[in-house]
Amino acid sequence: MAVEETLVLVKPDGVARGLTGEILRRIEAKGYSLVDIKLLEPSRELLAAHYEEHFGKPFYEPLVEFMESGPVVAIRIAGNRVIEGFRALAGTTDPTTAAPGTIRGDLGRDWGLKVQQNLVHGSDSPESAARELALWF
Ligand code: IDP
Ligand code: MG
Repeated sequence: MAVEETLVLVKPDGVARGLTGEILRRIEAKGYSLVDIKLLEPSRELLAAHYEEHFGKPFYEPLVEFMESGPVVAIRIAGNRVIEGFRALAGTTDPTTAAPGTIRGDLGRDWGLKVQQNLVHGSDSPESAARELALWF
């Protein structure tokens, strides 16, 4: 057993579309524990720190603008290998091709229409999870 914690964000599209409950339902149905949760409008400083690995990429500025476009729900969850487990629940980055059964595959909109918008963020490694949890909580 490797009990870990990870950061999940319900991005502005997920909150605006009323999908926070459905995303929480999937997290809880999998057996993960909710440790902390809050609704906030992240500052540019927080988003710059959160997305520092993407600074300079073509999608960086539109991504940060999208993340500033409305409230976000930040969730701290715990569970056995939850970092990779939540990434599996979320599905691949582009919802256009994310697998059915995943959050992005079932609920996400085609990136041809809604580039950047893919409903959720999940930390991608133990190092990212520790760093991101310290930023958001
Ligand atoms: P991830 O969220 O699946 O870990 P990352 O590569 O870390 O994906 O990218 C962070 C976020 O940036 C994505 O979730 C998505 O919102 C956005 N993004 C990533 N790649 C692209 C792209 O090629 N075009 C537009 N937005 C992108
Ligand atoms: Mg990522």
